Amino acid sequence: MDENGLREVRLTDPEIAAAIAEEERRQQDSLELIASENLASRAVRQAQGSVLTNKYAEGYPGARYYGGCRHVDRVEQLARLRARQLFQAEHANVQPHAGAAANLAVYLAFLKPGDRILGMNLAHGGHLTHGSPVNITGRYFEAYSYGVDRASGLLDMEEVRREAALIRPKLLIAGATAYPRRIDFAAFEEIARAVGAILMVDIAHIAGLVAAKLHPSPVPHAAVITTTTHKTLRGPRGGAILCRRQYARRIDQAVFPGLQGGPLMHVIAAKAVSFKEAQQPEFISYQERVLENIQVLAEELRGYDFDLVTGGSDTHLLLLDLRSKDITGVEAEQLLESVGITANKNAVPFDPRSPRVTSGLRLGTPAITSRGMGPEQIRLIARLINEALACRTEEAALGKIRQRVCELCRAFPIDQVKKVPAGG
Ligand code: DSN
Repeated sequence: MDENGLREVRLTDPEIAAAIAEEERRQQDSLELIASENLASRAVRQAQGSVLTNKYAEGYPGARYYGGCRHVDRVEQLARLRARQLFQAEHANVQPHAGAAANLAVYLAFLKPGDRILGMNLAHGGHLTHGSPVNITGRYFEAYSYGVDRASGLLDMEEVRREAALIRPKLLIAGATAYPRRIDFAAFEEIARAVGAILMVDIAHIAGLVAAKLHPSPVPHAAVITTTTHKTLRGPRGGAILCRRQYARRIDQAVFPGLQGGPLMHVIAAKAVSFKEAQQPEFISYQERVLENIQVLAEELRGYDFDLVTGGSDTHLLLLDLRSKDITGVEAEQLLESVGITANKNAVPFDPRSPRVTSGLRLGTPAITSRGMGPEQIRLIARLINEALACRTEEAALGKIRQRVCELCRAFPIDQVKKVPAGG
């Protein structure tokens, strides 16, 4: 949103306009290292801000419960087609409002309350909706979890196999939010088959890498795949489900009428635009740079004696164990925010601290790479992170770091994201 885009909001609601403008300034003047965030293109944001928000379209293309759906039908058909093409999937549902809703729809499609599910432990890098006791998925289902190996920090496939054989879950869930390494979907498929479980893979974090074929795809291995559209995939905030043709009806019915009401057609239009962007060669080079940048960040931080969970990364994110730096995750998050670097505290596997404090920090390169930053800037960012932690009580030194962050941000405007060629 630029000045012009906010003109009407400013007239109608100056308080909200001011908050939006300040948030835009915050995004421009700080370095976004939250691994699950990105910068959607103007094209995506324009589609999301369009008149499609006015339209009710409960149902699916060609079978709606409202009149006047011919144009939004085209939008949803294109979104579904592009999602299928992008991931080589047999069926796509683009209506989930979020990743959590996509996951819930899968549970509704395949499970009854009390059924057993097995997913990655949230405290080891899983997700709330994979069976955490504080989430509906841990309360309505009999949820079990597997974790990573204490010494290596790597997913322990033998543990997954053992747990699955013991528990015999109806649904086996793969996917993570704070796991920096590749996930072996073929091994999950084999385990699911051996115990008669349905395999669901949540690729919310790595969807962009999978679309660019820079991370192995779960599509040949899993019955159903869920994702968000706003992380590495760089679309609007939302969710989607991919599945085999045989499950299409079941999934569609679970999303609507099972779980949701009217689809957000403006968001679906923005998803369609982002899927088109992701089909362009520029998107593959963007994802390659995301991976190159994370490698540079890992190497630099190792050089400053940071402890990286698993020793490094194969994806867009890193998990730092800060215990050797004598600072908690929450302190590091706040300290870095004070110098204009945004990241999030994160539990490390077997973390002795609570989730509100944590011993870790999760860092990702999707957003800074979208701004055009490369290895030179990443080296500077690693140095600034190290300096900020080293002089955490020295106001003057922190002020200088804040200044360097500002200068770097000014040289890389957030709105330079531009990827869609005409036609195609
Ligand atoms: N909140 C997301 C993340 O930051 O990874 C997961 O849903």
